[in-house]
Amino acid sequence: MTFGNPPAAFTTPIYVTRPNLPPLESYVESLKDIWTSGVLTNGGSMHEALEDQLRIHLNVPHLSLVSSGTTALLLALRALNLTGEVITTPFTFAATINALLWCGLKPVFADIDAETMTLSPTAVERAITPLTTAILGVHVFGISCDVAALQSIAARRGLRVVYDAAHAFETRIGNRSVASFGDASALSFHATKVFHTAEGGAVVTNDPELRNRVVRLRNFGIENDQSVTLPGLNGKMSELHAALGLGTLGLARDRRRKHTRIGTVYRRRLTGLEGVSCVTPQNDDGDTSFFVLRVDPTRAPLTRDELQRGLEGFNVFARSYFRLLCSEYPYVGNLPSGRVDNLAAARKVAAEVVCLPLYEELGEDGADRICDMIHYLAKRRRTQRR
Ligand code: T4K
Repeated sequence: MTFGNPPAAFTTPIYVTRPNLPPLESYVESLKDIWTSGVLTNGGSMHEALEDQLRIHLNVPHLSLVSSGTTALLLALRALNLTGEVITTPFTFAATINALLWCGLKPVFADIDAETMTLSPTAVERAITPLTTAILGVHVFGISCDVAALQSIAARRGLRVVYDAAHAFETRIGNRSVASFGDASALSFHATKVFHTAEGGAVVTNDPELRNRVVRLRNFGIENDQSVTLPGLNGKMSELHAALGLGTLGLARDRRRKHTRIGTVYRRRLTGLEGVSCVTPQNDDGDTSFFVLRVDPTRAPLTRDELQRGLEGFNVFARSYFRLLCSEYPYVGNLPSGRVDNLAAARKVAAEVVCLPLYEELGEDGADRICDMIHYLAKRRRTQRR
């Protein structure tokens, strides 16, 4: 039984991502300005500048910075005064579902499209009941939902549409940021995202009234020093985080170019490996935060889990986002919509997806070495099976 010598493992761990950081000196310069002003939070000049720059960068009418992507979801849902049931995808990060539960809303799961991995409009339509008030779509891995179909359902059935755009900072549909669709979109600027403020996020909306409610809700619901008009929370972004964002925003274009190059190496080297497919961005404007591989267990020489474990042996820590569907979380309960037969495509996708390392310092050479490892693991498994 021979399958050649294994490639050399990395000497330091290779994670799924590493944060993009501006030169330390430039961040220190911004800190000096903050020290001089003595304004650390509650809407200082860094905060204002970042809101303006992001609004321009994304070309959206209203963007409100908040303390995280999760806070952005909470505030968007609260600002819309939603009640009852909200139809959503089970194939997402915990934050999506937790935000619904924190707002006292009942999640109703609809299956995803097996190809795009986003909410299936047909499944959404089937899930509507008299208690449904909204659809919460997720542009998972930067792949946009079928926004036209969801909007048409919402218009016909009198529902609101909120998007979890945590993965979709760079995603565009035509010349429009995907965050400009729906009633509101929640962006995440967590350290692991292509554009980040260490922790942070934003709510985007086209509705000035909704924007005003989000701004009040993120600041305890305070209208002015005489009145508090909404049960808000503290969801503000500090000056230190905003300053980091001003530094990383300038790097976004370069980072995108480098991520695209790394993605090209993965794609070139892995295309043709039986049962393994690289998820192709829908267009050149896809987000580049994740490089997603799908491993079809019925055709590939090894399963997704075997691939992930095998890579760990080489010090490479790929991640299976989101191997556990939100419908399987113990606290979500036995919802009828969470039944396995209702979510066949989501279950299939959750068993197939693995995100490969993607960050600037990995470089094309690093991606090439990871592909050597994947080919080695596939060959070894094929030989063992014979
Ligand atoms: N909606 C969706 C669909 C989301 O995916 C998320 C967050 C949200 C909403 C909520 O947004 P936020 O409230 O987080 O803004 C990470 C992130 O923490 C999370 O933001 C993200 N989605 C999720 C998909 O991934 P973990 O548990 O995988 O993070 P962690 O700490 O394991 O980091 C992954 C790798 O990144 C590490 O192995 C090493 C590297 N890393 C990470 C951090 C934090 C660094 O090198 N430096 C760092 O500072 O959740």
